[in-house]
Amino acid sequence: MLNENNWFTEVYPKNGSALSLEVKAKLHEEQTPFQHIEIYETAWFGKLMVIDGCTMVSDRDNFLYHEMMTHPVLFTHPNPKTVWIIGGGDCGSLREVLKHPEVESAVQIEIDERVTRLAEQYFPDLCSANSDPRAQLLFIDGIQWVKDAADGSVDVIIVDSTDPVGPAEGLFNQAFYQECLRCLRPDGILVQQSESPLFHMPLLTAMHQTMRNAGFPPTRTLFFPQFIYPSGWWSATMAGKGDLGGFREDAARAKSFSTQYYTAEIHQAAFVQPAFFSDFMATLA
Ligand code: AG3
Repeated sequence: MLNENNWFTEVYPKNGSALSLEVKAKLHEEQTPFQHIEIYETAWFGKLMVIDGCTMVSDRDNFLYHEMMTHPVLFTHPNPKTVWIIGGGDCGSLREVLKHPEVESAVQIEIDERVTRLAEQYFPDLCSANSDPRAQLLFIDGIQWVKDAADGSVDVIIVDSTDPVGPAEGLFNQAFYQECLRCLRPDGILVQQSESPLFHMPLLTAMHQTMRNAGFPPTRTLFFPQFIYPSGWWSATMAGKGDLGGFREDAARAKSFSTQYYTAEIHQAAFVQPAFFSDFMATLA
């Protein structure tokens, strides 16, 4: 929503709050078969993509989200060779995944091709790895992809989705997690964006419980700032087919690529839990 002074606002009615960004121009707007997409040029955050009224990506701060959705899981897994990204149509997660030389294949499974086409046009930096020979971009339903995939066929699944309403709703239930568990190899890890620990604890608690009910023994949440998302504080939750305690710390310290937020220290710090979160985790079976 744009007001008369050209500020874009996303209102969080359940949380009695809102986020506003000053806009210089609306660059694009369309209704796809799946959702409503808007692209803005903002005053300070660079370009901004909005889907169904919700902020998705800004030039200024997407590095936080994309680095924390990818590097912690890839440096936790002992040997990640194959990666699926479910959603992630702006290609920012794909770009981070392909920074890892040990990754041999990364498949992005995005339901809405328009998200990727608009990202190529308005967020070319995020799409800079799309022509990497290890990358494959599919425009199909991620839920169906996982259902159809063979047992033990992937090392890491990254669920980089919108909020759990609309097309993404089916990515947050037990049936989907069971299929992911089946598709993962023995050391495999699933990581999913898990909303705000301040605003969305019911979702986070349900996610841990549902992942465990689906048969994932360990689950763990990591925390990071993300200014343009509700409350400015965001999370990702991992579920492991095996252990989640591993951290290839030497590899993270010696990484051959640059990052703006992720470091070995950030990796460890991101898993440190606020007291209210530890209290909740202690209640899990
Ligand atoms: N995925 C998480 C977006 C959630 C934002 N929610 C909101 N603004 N209400 C972003 C996709 C980036 N690749």
